[in-house]
This record gives sequence, structure tokens and C-alpha cells, in this order.
Amino acid sequence: MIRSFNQHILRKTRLLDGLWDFVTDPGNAGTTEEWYKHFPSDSRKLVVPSCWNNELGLFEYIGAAWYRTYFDTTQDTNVRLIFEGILHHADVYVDGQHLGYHFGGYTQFSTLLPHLAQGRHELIIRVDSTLDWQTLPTDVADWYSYGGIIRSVELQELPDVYIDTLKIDYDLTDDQADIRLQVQIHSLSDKDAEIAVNASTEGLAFPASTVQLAAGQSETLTLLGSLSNVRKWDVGAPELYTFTVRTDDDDLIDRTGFRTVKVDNGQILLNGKKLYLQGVNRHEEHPEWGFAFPPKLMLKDLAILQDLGCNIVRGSHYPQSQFWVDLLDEHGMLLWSEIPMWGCFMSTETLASPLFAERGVRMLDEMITRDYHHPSIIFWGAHNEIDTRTTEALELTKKFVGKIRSMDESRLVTYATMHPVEDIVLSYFDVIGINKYYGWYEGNVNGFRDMLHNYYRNAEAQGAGGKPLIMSEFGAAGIFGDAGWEPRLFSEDYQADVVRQALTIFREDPRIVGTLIWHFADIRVDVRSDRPYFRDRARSFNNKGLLNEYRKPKLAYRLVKEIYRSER
Ligand code: ADA
Repeated sequence: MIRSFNQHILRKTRLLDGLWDFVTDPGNAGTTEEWYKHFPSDSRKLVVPSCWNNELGLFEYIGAAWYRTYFDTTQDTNVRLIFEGILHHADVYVDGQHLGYHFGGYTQFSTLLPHLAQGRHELIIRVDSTLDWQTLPTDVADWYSYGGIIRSVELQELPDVYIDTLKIDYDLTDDQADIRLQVQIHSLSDKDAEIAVNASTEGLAFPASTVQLAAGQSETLTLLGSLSNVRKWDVGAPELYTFTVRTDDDDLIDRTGFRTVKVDNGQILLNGKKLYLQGVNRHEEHPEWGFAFPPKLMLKDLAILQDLGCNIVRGSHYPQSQFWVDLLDEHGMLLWSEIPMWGCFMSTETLASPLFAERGVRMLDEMITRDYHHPSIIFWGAHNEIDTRTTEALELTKKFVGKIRSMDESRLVTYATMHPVEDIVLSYFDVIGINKYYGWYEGNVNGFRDMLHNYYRNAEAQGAGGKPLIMSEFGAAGIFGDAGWEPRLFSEDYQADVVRQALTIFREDPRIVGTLIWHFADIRVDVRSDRPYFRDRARSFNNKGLLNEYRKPKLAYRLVKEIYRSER
């Protein structure tokens, strides 16, 4: 995968990125005509990773498409293919065999090909970007519904006994970390084996262990060790530790940082110190690349966030590239990570759908599994703007929050509500996020004062009064370059005014522990002539960015920079 460090030195890995054969399949003929066996000859080339909706003639294409590439193996070997992101449905075929199906465009999955013969192999993927009322996101969401293989595809050659997973947990007391590694070893061999496992990090070698592995089985090994004088990971002080696990012929390298995150007395404490969060929401999107956001631009987006004075970014509204999270780890920037559960127009039928819930739970699982070790992640977000006044939302919240807490007790669980005054799910979360757009969709900016007053009343009534509160979305649209003598709607001046007044209100309220402006940069939106949604989105963009889509700053950017860099 594209990471900011090597995950393997011994294990052979390579990216299959590059030019693939590509053909759209608007009538879904491919499955019946077995395109995985006879790929159509009229295909064109497309770069992987990319979104097809950035290509000529495919700007608005939503539906199925087929991709093909080849890979060679120089000996009989075990192959694992890892797909970091495919929007949204993916069927994987190798040499004409269906190997698996995955739903979920922003989470990673893999397929295993044990004992693959030496030679050339054909890899075909059927990708379908069609969404409906039971998908995450559903077919109505305020960002463009891109399709494609949006992140890298990696091929790994695995020995017969290989290191499958590594999980690093720790307890931090003062500057001592008591560390627990769980290493899962898997056998594809037809013989029993005894495998020596070594693990280390800077300043610590875990006691060497051996594991007895029956043919074809998995074993999980627990290794314990303590590290003193730990350098803690913190905002702006990104101390990281690299862990290496090795057997004779395989390895796995990962990285983490030691820090504690807690809620106490209405405040969020990082390493015991009170945090005030200043940030923005950011889609991983660009008009040329869609969601196939290139690493070079990630580095630039990060530099912009730092320039703006942010210490946090919300990964709205889905798990973002792992390279991005690596960069945040390395630069001491916090992240709110969430699944693509965008509920503004969601029906209660969707909230009550077992398939929808199951998909959400699986996405949470995939998000947390992939990103468990990143110290930058402070919050797991369960959902955004679902109708949290309803019992359907309450039941779903229980499932989602239960799932998150069962996998990770070291982080805080949050969500973004658009019904703060009537919300009935507050008590399930550690931190509450409120999305409100006074000055844009409703009333003027002073509306925030009444709303906050009424929210606090509701929170008290539900026994959630002491929970830290983040203003997780607020803002206004400003068309880049549209300035005037007075702040008209849609002008840069109007947007700057709304954001400035809102920040003034929020920064005076001691119960608010952070602000996340909507949005970092303008993003493409799914405005269709036959649907009622998002009709106010001029240019088919959500224009509430502090920057335009090409990352040019608007007036609001300069103003927020001044505010975020000043004392509260
Ligand atoms: C919501 C939503 C965002 C965006 C925003 C807006 O709060 O969570 O994704 O749609 O509103 O611009 O209206």
C-alpha cells in the first residue's frame, strides 16, 4: 500500500497500479455474458487508482464497469491481493474464478490465492457505483457519487506460514508503557510447523517466542513488554514508535504513538491536558482526481491545515486514505474518522433496515481494524445527521456504539447531530457534535445562542449535560471571487461574516471544546435535474469551502486563520 513507511522488508509486495483495461457496462450485460471470462475487446485504458467520473464522456456515469489487468508470479506462491478502496460494489475474479464480493467504497479488503501456479494471471474487477436506500452512503448524499478503483491495489507474496495481523495495545502510566502485542500467524501449509517469532520496537525487544502451528490453522500469540521514558505522541509533537514482527521468512511492520485520551469534567484531555480543538471538515476530493486523491496533494492539504492553525480535521464523511492518516500521525494533527453514514434525508425505513445496519457494522469493523494504531485518531464517528429523534436511530446507535466500544476502548466515540434540541441518543456518546447552519439555512447567526441554550437543557434532561460539545459543522457558501461592497448571500464577504460571528459565539462558551468549520475546500456535489436535492448548489459544488476546489483561499480562510491563531 502507499504508506509513509515500509510495512515489509522481507515479504515481497508490489502495487498493481497503472493502466488497466476498462469498459462500462450500463445494461449490466457483463455478468450474464461472462465478461470475466471473455473481457470485451472494445475496452479502453484507465489509470488505477482513479475515478471514472473525471474522464471525458463519463462525467455523470453511475453504474457498472469492468477493469482488467495481469500479474506474473515467478514461482508457485501464495498471493494476497489488497484493495484499499473501490467505489462501491466490487466483484473480484482471478483467472475466470469469482473470488469474492465487497461492498463499501472507503474501506480496505483483501482476497487470498493460496498456492497459485507460476505464470501470468488475469485479474478482473467488476465495479458498480450504484447506490440505493440501503447502502452507505445512500443514493442521496451531499458529495459526488464517484465510481472506480480509487485507491491502490497491492499484491503480496506470502510464505506458507505468514504473519496475518498485528494488534498493539498499551497502558500508559506516567512515562511507562505496558505493551501487549497480539500476533496472528496463519498456515497455508499441509504440514505442522514450529515458528519462531521475534518482535521489537525502539528500546524494547519482546521475549522471543515459538508457536506450534497445525497445518492450515491460525494461532494468536501474545507478547508482553514494558517501555520506560516513553516519548508521548501529542498535538504538534508527533513521537512515533515502529514495531517489527519477524519470523524466518516473513515480517510485518507497523507504527503507533503513545498517548492517553479521556473525558473529564466536560473537557477532553490528551495526555492529561485540556484540549481545545480547532479544525475543519475535509472531504478527500479534488475536481481532477475525485476521491483518488494523490499523495502529493495530501501533503499540500496538510500544509494548508497547519497554516490555518488547525489541530484537528474531520474526515468527513468516510474513512480516508491510509497515507493521509500516516501524514497526520507524523505531523501531530488529530483526526475524527467516521463511516459514510450521511443521514440528512434518510428515511426511518433505512435506519431500520437490517442490511443497512449490517453494512454499517462491517464498515466500522473495517475502519477500526485498519486504523487502530494511528495515534492521530481521537474520535470514531458513528453517524452524521441521522434523525436522532427516532427510536430507529436509537436502536442503530446502540448497535454502532456497541460495536465501536467492543473493538476500541482507547478512543472517544462521537457523532454529529442536526437535532440537538430533541435528540434522544446523547447519552450513548463520549462527545457530542452539533451541525447547525444559522446564517445559512435558518435565521441569522444569533440563532446559535438559543439553539445552544435549548441543547444544554435537552442534554441535562437526558443526563448528558456534562459531555464535551464540539460544533462539528457550521458555515455558509461563498463563491470564490465573488466580492462586493456589502455581504450578499453567496459572496466571499457573506461567508466570512457568518463564520466569524459563529466562531465568536462558540469561543465564548466554555462548554464548547472545539469547532470544525464546514468546509475545508469546495467539493463537487451530485445535483441531478430529476431530483429535488441540493438545488442551491451553484456550479454543482458545495461552495462552503474556506478554499475553492483548487485550494485557492477565500476571504473566510484568511479570517479563520487570524482567529485560529489568536488566543481564546
Ligand atoms: C450537512 C452535512 C454536510 C453538508 C452540509 C451542507 O451538515 O453533514 O455533508 O451537506 O450539511 O453544506 O449543507
